[in-house]
Amino acid sequence: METKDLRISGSRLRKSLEEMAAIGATPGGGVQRLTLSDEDKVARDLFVKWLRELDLDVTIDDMGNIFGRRAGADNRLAPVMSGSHIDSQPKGGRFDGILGVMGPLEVLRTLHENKVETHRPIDIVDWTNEEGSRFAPAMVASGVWAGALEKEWAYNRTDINGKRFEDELIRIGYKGEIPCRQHPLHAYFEYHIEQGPILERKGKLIGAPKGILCLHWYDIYLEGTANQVGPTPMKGRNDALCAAAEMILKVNQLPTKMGGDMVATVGEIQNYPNSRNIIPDKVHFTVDIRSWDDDLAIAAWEDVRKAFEEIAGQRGCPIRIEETWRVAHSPFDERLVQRVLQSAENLGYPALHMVSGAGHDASYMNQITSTAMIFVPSIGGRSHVEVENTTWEDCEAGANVLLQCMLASANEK
Ligand code: HGY
Ligand code: MN
Ligand code: MN
Repeated sequence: METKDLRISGSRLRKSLEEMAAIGATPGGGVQRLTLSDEDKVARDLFVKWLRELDLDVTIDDMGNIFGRRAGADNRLAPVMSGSHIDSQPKGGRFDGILGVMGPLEVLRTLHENKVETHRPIDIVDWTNEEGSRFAPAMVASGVWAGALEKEWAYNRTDINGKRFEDELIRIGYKGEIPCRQHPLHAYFEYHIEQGPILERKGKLIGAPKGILCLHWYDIYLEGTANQVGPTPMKGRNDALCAAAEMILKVNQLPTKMGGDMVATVGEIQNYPNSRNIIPDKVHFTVDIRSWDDDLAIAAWEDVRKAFEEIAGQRGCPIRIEETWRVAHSPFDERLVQRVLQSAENLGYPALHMVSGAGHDASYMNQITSTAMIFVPSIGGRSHVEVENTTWEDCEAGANVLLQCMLASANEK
């Protein structure tokens, strides 16, 4: 059979996704598979088992990234890589990340059963801790692999219970021997749900992002004076939660104030002692600013940081700011983006050139090789929620586009 007529098995892809969705399944129909958790371990073990069934050369590096290598006709050549992440948000969906690991797995299963030899080798990967929810920041393991983040810094990141990244990696048995370090790649494709409403609104089946917005993350710590809420007069209070409340609204107003395509969000907050009859004296909250224009995002941060310091001064609540993480916006290789659009068209799937507001490991892979992504619609534009959903037919269609893109790149001399 001509490789252009090759198709993946939609039912086998569905079965793999359903088996993975059962690992960490939540009552609301989503998943909780926090990075380096017991659930993450179970899913990793299953993924490794599936890789070995395809006689792939399986390696695990010392950031826990899992790689499967399929030999090509000339293994001296740089491979084509495709992958994403198995970890999820605390109450995440059944498709975010895992579709981008099961998709290339289904491509390799299809090549294996049809005895298709590609000129170049092919790598599949599961990147550790893409979400950055348990251990900030996001995409930390692809960042170390790409040489953009320091491994020791990543190892010492702690979760809300003070558990260290490295200790958890060892605990689940996925701190591999191989150093987490990039090797040459010919191309990188990441298959992912859109996580937004555009494809559905425009009636398109395949999204071909021109790239990913920049992601800038900050952590804000406020000190107040705890006291009994009854006898303490309102005047002269140092209420850390009220200071935080004023600051959070400033973040929400930033995109209107700065213009452009910016989004700015406070998604996480801890308030101490968090008792209804004690004035709060410690608050931590996070800031997430994204834009295609990195300079605009930085100008927005400088603006809101000044406002934070003013509010902290007015309320007598000392502030500590951590500039936790920044990854630049990543414009993909337009030649490869056109390959996604062309493959979709050849398969009869309506496609759309767009932008990704969600961060992906592709942000870091784009710093070292030609990179492109393939999106399929998120029903109702919902993601990072238990109701996250994509039709099985769309999952199949996106995987067929991935198959054709990987074949085209893996057969380039
Ligand atoms: O933050 C993101 O967009 C991704 O889920 N890490
Ligand atoms: Mn994701
Ligand atoms: Mn995500």
